[in-house]
Amino acid sequence: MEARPAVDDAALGREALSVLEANWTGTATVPAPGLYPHQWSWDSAFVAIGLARHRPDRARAELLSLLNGQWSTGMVPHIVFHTPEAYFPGPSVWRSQDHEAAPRGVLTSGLTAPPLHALAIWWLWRHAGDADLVRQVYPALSAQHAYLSTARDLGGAGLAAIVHPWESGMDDSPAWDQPLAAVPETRYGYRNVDLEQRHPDSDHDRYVWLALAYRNSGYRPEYLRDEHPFAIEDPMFNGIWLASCQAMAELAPVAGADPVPHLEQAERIRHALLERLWDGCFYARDLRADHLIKVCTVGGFGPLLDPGLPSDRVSAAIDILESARFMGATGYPVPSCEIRAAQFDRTRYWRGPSWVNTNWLLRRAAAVHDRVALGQQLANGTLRLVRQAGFRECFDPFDGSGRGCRDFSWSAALTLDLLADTVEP
Ligand code: 9WN
Repeated sequence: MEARPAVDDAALGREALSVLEANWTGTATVPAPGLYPHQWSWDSAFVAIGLARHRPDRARAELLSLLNGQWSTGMVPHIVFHTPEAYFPGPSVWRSQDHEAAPRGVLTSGLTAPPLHALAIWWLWRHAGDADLVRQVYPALSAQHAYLSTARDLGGAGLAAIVHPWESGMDDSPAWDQPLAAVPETRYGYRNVDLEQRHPDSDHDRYVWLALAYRNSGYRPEYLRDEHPFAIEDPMFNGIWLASCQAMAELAPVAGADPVPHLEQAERIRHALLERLWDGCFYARDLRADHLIKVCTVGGFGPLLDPGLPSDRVSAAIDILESARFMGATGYPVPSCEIRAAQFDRTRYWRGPSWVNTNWLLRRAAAVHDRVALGQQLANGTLRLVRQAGFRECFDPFDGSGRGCRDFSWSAALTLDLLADTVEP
């Protein structure tokens, strides 16, 4: 670890905490003021991870308020609306209140997001040792995992399928281009945000079409299984789920439960990832077209979160990550798409820029595989990004300049976590 004056780290940590303070609504942390004025699912998990060693009380409140939005099916929604602030697509699009499985008194979206929550609770348990919290949330987390293994195993092979790009958390990833092209093109003309750095209008309309089609089906799992045109087995979503299953196995004894079903679930996911998504690296599988989507993105490194991944696959995936296809050629870790791919674009969301959350996940993956040098490179590179450009939403992987919104919560929160590991005690 290169030496840095402690005063810099302390100031950076204070800035990160003040961003999270400003983005706290009293109920939850919004991802960014203005642009994202509600609670997003995986954002909250990252915020809780970052706060675990600084404000465990707040980390706990963050996760509990998210789980207030959980449906009785076990589905944890990708957005929970705590305020009437305008956002598209908002409650009038999702109409959760019309669905009997949705919670009463809380409005939510009808989609889910990467299931990072058990890992976040485990992180909080490890750092703050709050056994009451573990016991309190264990049934909700079990229900979330049961939902994924039943309603979302659309391929019948043990992986959970995403049914909308928003469910990946990596909305604009080039991995979704082909399956999106199969969605009818309808002109809605809705606008919420400046789309310059995001998807073209036609993609945004297709996002809306997919959301409305699922809502109009009554959010029925049979509709997803038999009719919905977008169904993808994503290696990042499933890699995160696998890591959360392993977290559940460690949380189970704290909650007085049996860890074995979680270990079996993790084994099923690992087996299916290797059987169905590996072809020299991990790719997403389009269940409707029944083929792998051959574009290598940062999502393809998600299965590295599994400590049980066979060592030859670990080495092969890390070779690609460190090569000139990814962080070997950019000045900063980790571009969201292989830089040699035709779809790579250093300026557009999830099609090239580096993100603090994926850097953090890969640093976690490096830790579980004892790749110390890689872990340090990821941590140092990420801290350089936020020191130079601030807590931006994402970053140009070549020159490190900031992109997207400012004061982005997960960039601030995960900086706190990285600082906690790198500062000498
Ligand atoms: C749609 C909130 C969310 C993140 C996603 C990121 C972006 C929304 C958008 O912002 O998604 O949900 O408007 O593009 O892609 O990962 O959770 O920060």
